[in-house]
Amino acid sequence: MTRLFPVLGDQLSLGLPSLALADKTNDVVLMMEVREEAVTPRHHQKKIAFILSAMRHFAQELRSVGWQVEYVTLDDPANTQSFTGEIERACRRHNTRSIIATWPGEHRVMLALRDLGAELVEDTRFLSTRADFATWAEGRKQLRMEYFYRTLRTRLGVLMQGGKPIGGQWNFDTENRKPLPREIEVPPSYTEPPDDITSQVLTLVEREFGNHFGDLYPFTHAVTRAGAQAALHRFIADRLPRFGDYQDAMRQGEPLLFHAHIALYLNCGLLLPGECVAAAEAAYRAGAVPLNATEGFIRQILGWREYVRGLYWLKMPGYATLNALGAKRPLPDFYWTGKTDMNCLHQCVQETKANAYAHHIQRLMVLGNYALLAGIDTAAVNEWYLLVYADAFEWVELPNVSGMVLYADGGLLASKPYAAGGAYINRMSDYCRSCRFDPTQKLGERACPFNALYWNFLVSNQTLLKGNPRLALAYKTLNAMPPEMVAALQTRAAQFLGQ
Ligand code: DLZ
Ligand code: SF4
Repeated sequence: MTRLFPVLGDQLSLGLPSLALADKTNDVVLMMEVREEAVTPRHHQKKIAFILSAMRHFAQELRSVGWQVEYVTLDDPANTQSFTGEIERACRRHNTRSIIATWPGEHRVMLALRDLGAELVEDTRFLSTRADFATWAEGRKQLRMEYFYRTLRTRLGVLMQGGKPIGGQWNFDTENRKPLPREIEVPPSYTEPPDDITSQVLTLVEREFGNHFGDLYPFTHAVTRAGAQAALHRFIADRLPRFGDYQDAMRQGEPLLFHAHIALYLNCGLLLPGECVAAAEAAYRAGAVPLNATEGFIRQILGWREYVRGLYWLKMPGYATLNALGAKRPLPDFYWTGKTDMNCLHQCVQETKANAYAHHIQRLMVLGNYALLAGIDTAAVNEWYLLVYADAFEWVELPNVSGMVLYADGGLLASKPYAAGGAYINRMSDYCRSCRFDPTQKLGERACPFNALYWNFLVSNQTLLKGNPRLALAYKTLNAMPPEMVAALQTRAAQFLGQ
């Protein structure tokens, strides 16, 4: 009997574990372009184009190594436009009920596959398993990434010497917070012109999803494994040496800075985490990259990425509904339009719109900081992040947003909320120079709104947060303020939020 092997848009790896169980002569690989995945939520146009083009290229690659691939295009008149509908249709075509798939990246899809009776195999494209994480988490009150990271580094022998971390410490983050001096130039980014397949996809996306958020053009992403590997190696050579020093910095008009911009390739399967870690470690051992940069980059992949995946699967489905701070204000329009006088937000939304990308600090300390301080509805913020970023799939987006950005899990993931006033953004960027607000003022017409919002946030969430040792200094400062000052800051925040 023919067996069906569905391969989803974020499973584009020749070494996919389900395929290891398949037989090229008798079994069928099913790939499906479906409207449901593009419109719930309504993803960024560039993200849809990237995934569909990468899927079409991957189908070609599968065929070239002998797989029988059935590929359903979005505009196929028979397409039912959902994973469930397409898998059922394929089952009928082949008169089979045997479906084998790799564990998907979203709880909803996992349930749908299970409902279809699919056998799900563990996704071995990660450096740890869901079970590893569950074992590590057992009995721990707080699940800090740092300790999981150390366990994995030791187990995998990454940046280790004689059983100890190279350099004598696990983490060099304190060296990774430098503002970017004006004279430092950013290397040009890796780009590829669209080929015929991508051009056809761009036309399709423009026609079908042209009213979604985001700019479709210019489209310069790699869409194959070879292209993604070239992008990785360009990063290692050109940007990684300075990634550590400037990973928290922001500069107007420079969306990539020294960041890798490979998460979209990793998260859809065109790159594997092990090869990224190995390439960075090799560059360090060859003396081409300093330790703080290498460790910082490796921690994102071997530490953070593995950790959030483990947390997601351990805590779902409940994690998606957590809202510890009771945030419920609607998402402001400027998250879509970019129209706000707050220059940092304006710049970060514009870059998100243009590139389906913003780097970690823009996501956390500008866009996320506002959502946290203003108490924006947790579900709305999660939906926004999931749809605007090309690298966002729920397993990675949800813990980052609910846990790290919004503190919606009450501190399970983060040891404190990442709340900041204008001074932080001013220190780490040049955004304030061309803003109508002044980051040094707390009150008055020109005062940076982040300042009043920051103090208002601490006042409003005192019950939950004042015992947090990492906020002790902030609460000490707040308590030393004259009550009239606190009241004035609260009024200013309320005015700003339109209450
Ligand atoms: C995000 C996305 C989009 C926009 N379109 C498709 C698609 O047409 N076909 C497909 O297989 N996958 C797509 N994806 C990625 C899926 O949403 C993703 O595989 C699931 O959410 C599981 O992580
Ligand atoms: Fe952002 Fe405030 Fe700086 Fe303006 S002054 S760019 S609002 S931090």
